[in-house]
Amino acid sequence: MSSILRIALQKSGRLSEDSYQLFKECGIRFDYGTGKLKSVSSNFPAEFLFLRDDDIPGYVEDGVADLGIVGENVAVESTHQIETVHRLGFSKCRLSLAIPRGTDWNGIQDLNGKSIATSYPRILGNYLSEQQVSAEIHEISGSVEIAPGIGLAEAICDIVSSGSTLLSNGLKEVETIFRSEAILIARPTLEDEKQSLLNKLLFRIKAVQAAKN
Ligand code: PRT
Ligand code: ZN
Repeated sequence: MSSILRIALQKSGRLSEDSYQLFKECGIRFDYGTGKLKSVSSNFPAEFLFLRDDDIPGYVEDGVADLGIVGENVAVESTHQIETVHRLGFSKCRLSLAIPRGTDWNGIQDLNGKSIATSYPRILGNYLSEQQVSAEIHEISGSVEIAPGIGLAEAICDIVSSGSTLLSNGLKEVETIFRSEAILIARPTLEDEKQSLLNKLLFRIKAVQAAKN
């Protein structure tokens, strides 16, 4: 049986449109947005799976999918064995520390002994230990920006794009700890046939990117 690449994409969210657009520009056709969980391409040996972004690294590690597109923030935070194959340049954002607007800021050492709410405990933990700051990390899964207002934490570490969410919650960005964009991830060892399909796909992706620069 000839091989087919299984590619996991975010079903609906900030990565979805640009992910679908990328394959379209590569000349790879498939149906999406029909509510189906998967779709086989009509002109490239690929099957697309539509999932929540957080589940993609695990599915790629388990071999349910061969490739996936996720934010680098999600890939780096996850503990799954996956490899970054290529940087895609869209869904750019940053992971930043923020504190209530009225609070003084003299540098990262100000966070010593403080509590910080985040959905990114690993990235934040590594950053704090590099900076030799000892703070308590409160892991929460959503609406991190409300944590200081309800007395849960003195600072937050969250994804920022335009900055308007911080602004409307009375917070100010004080330090960027990680810069992210969408990346193509893969299982560390793909079978030969799948690897050669991946090489074909990468060739097209690079041509699309080169035409834009
Ligand atoms: O449903 P599913 O689990 O698949 O999606 P999700 O809600 O977990 O993720 P989604 O679609 O919000 O984001 C997917 C990826 O897009 C993230 O992992 C990032 O890599 C990237 N990305 C780019 C962002 C943003 N920009 C962004 N602004 N992810 C989240 N945000 C959120 C942020 O958490 C904060 O609440 O938007 C708010 C800040 O935005 P600004 O513009 O007000 O600063
Ligand atoms: Zn998610």
